[in-house]
Order: sequence, then C-alpha cells, then structure tokens
Amino acid sequence: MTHIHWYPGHIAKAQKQLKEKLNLVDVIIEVVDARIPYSSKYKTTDELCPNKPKIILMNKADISDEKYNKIWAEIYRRKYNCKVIVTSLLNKKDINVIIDKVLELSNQTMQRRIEKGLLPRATRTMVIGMPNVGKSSTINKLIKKAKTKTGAKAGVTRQQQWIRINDKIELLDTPGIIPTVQDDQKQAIKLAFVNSIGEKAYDSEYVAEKLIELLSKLYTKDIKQYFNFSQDETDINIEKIALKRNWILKGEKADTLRTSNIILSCFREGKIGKFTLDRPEEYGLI
Ligand SMILES: Nc1nc2c(ncn2[C@@H]2O[C@H](COP(=O)(O)OP(=O)(O)OP(=O)(O)O)[C@@H](O)[C@H]2O)c(=O)[nH]1
Ligand SMILES: [Mg+2]
Repeated sequence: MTHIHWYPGHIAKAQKQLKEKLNLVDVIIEVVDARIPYSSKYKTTDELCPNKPKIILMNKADISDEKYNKIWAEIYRRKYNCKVIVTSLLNKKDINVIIDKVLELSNQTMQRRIEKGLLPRATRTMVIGMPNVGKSSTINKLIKKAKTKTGAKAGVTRQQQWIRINDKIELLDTPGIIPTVQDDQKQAIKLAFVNSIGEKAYDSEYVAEKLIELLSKLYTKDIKQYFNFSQDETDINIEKIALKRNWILKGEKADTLRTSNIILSCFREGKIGKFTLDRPEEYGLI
C-alpha cells in the first residue's frame, strides 16, 4: 500500500464545523509545522474567513532548519500580509508577542463596535492548524500565562468554552483542526513524515523510505554522517541502514519494518537533525 488515503465525507463536515467556530472569533492564530511550512499550511483559510485578521505561528522551530525558518517567515509575511512568529514549545517569551498582536489586530473591530453603539467586549481568538502541529501546546502556554496573571478567572469562563487570557482577550479552549483537503500525495507524504496523518492511512515502510530519499537529497552530508555512511557512498536506503545498525531478522534479512519505525520516530523528535522539507522553489515562491 503506497497511497495515502483520504476521507472526503469527513472533510466536508470538519470544514463546516471549523467555519462555524471561526465565525465566533476576531483574530485567528494559525499554527504550522516549521519543518513543512507549506504542506502544513491551510491554503484556503482566507476563503473560510476572508476578513479575519490572522497570526501565523511557525512552530517546532527547535527541530527545523534555522535558515529556512527565516526564509519561510519572510515569504509568509509578504504573501499573507500578516504577522508571522517563528516559535517552539520551549519559547515562553513569544506569548507576550502573540497577546499584543491579537489586541493590535482586533483594535479596528473593537473601534467599529463602539462606533455602532455596541457594548465593548473582549477580543476573541482561537488556535487552528493541522493535526499535531502544536495547537494544544500553544493553547496551554496561553492559558498558563493567564493563570499566573489572572488567577481563578480561567475557570469562570470555562463553561462557555472561552478562557480569559487577560481582561481584554478570550481564547476558545478547543483548537480548530484543519481538515486536509487536497488529494495531493506530495503534501500527504510530508504530513505523514511529521505525524500529522493517522498512522492507519499509510504504510510506515513506504513513508520512511520516502523520508530517507528526501533527507538524503536535501541534507546529504548530515544523513550520511548520522547513519554512518561514508561521504562517497551512494544509495542510502532503509535496508542498508538496517544492516549497518544490525537490525536484522532471522536469516540475516534486514528488519526494514523496525528500521522504518525507528527512523520515523527519531525524525519526528528531531533526533536526526534540524530539517526543513518544504522548499520555496518547489512551489514557485522564490
Ligand atoms: N520539538 C517540539 N515539539 C513540539 C513543539 N510543539 C509541540 N510539540 C510536540 O508535538 C506533539 C503535538 O503537540 P500538540 O500541542 O499536542 O499538537 P496539536 O496540534 O494539539 O495536535 P492534535 O490535537 O493531535 O491535532 C507533542 O508531542 C508535543 O510535545 C515544539 O515547538 N517543538
Ligand atoms: Mg491538540
């Protein structure tokens, strides 16, 4: 099985639910995975909510390539004309930047309410993104900040699903999960690399093979070094890695399944290195 499967029925429903939630907020915080900033980005967020201000968080920057973090952030700043924050779970300082930006972006909406004679209210925001990009981690960081700052207030609004971050901002406590819409195998395989697609949808040996193929193309030197290949050796593949690591089955056969699973989990944890697998030139963005 080499094809990654999609379920269009679920997607339509998920998209409708996401749109309903987005209608409730003033500012959207979209999280993408910095290792695949393009493949983990929802291309049609603007269609779902054309006039909503947005912040893009390029998360997991601790395990992506620093050079490309900068390049992609600049591309998205220009392309979407919005604030882009390169961040990671470890970075606590960014929370203030996010909070300030949410307020700044909702200022106009709030002014308009006052002009219309409506009562002032807190700015509403929500975190959206594809599976596993770090939505919950982001929400937790924002809530933790709220708890240390505003004490028991968080519990009061919980029953409405809104959590008070400070006296001016409320956060929807459940993230909006972006359904993966396209039947685009190139995007799908990259989402599988970073564990953003349920493991039942693909074959791990196929996905690991593709990962090694791409990594050895983009980061040849690092990959050879990590897996103990000499720099002039060619054709890095799962079988060779298995044999080098002595992950073998009866009869000296390479244990490619075990090797594949180890490679995928090491990559996902950033143990192999800090890599970015989407390149602007692939998408005509440079
Ligand atoms: N290295 C690294 N890992 C991270 C970062 N942010 C999140 N993670 C890890 O990525 C995994 C997914 O994070 P979550 O915050 O649960 O992601 P999510 O988007 O809520 O995932 P779903 O609810 O499954 O859609 C967890 O194992 C986190 O520890 C980060 O900045 N760096
Ligand atoms: Mg989550």
